[in-house]
Parts: sequence; structure tokens; C-alpha cells
Amino acid sequence: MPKTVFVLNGPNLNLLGQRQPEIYGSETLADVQASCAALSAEIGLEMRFEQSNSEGTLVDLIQEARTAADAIVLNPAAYSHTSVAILDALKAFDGPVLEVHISNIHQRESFRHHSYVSLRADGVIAGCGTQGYLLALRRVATLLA
Ligand code: CA2
Repeated sequence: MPKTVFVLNGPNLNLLGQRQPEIYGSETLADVQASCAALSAEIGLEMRFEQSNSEGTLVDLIQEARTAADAIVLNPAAYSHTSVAILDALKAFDGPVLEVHISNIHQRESFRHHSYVSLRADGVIAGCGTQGYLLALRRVATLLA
């Protein structure tokens, strides 16, 4: 049976490609979703791709993943730096968690250097642009094999 991965995106990532291309590149979130779907099909993963601006909705999706997904790829966006609620939800999830940041958060403002999500993440990819999502999916495939 194919393994399922949830690819979850936090606040403002729906604006990807519309502003700040010098930081986040020119791809839209729909482009990222299409690339993730293509790679998932190639490497034999079922993929569900979601974005929410709401912390509670992201917590709900992570809770849903407890029974509906084998792994999570998550770009928590600004909630990385603030959300104990998302960290707690991830701690209740048993499978691999890969944290993705499009930009190199360690090269930016100091408030971006700490991520609560990293306390639970099995891997963190930052500064690889939107390719980071694809690297994370390949890592998920390795961890689930
Ligand atoms: O580098 C990343 O992927 C971030 O998770 C993106 C977040 C930021 O708060 C994190 O520190 C690092 C911001 C996402 C907002 O994305 C936008 C994209 C285009 C235009 C406006 C916002």
C-alpha cells in the first residue's frame, strides 16, 4: 500500500511568487504543489497538499495526519518561531516530520533563528528555495522505505 505524506504550509505562503521574489523566488504555491505532486507520483507516495493562515487549522491537519498520513512535510512559516501548539500537535504524531523553509532563516533576522518545530523535526531544510520541498519528499521516501 502506498505511503501517504501531508505537505502543510503556514501563513502567507499563499502569496508565494507574488511578493519578495528576492527572498522566496518566483514560483507560486500552485507551482510548488504541482512539483510535489509530480515527484510524489514518481517516488510512489500519496500526497495531500494544504495551506492555511490559521494556527488552529494547521493543528487540526496535524492531528488528522495521526491516522491519515505516514509522514509530514511542513513549512510552518511564521508559526515556526512562535507556535508551541503546532509543536505539541507534532509531538502527538508518530511518523517522520520534515521541516522546510524556503529561505535560509539563519541568515535573516534573529527572531527567525529559533524554530519550535525543529524540536520535533527529524530533518530541517532551509535556504534551498522551493526545491527544499522536493528534498524533503525524497527524505520522507527514504525514511518510510
Ligand atoms: O523561508 C521560509 O519558508 C519561511 O518559513 C517563510 C515565512 C517566514 O515567516 C519564515 O521565517 C521563513 C514567511 C512566509 C511568507 O511568504 C511570503 C511569500 C511571498 C510574499 C509574502 C510572504
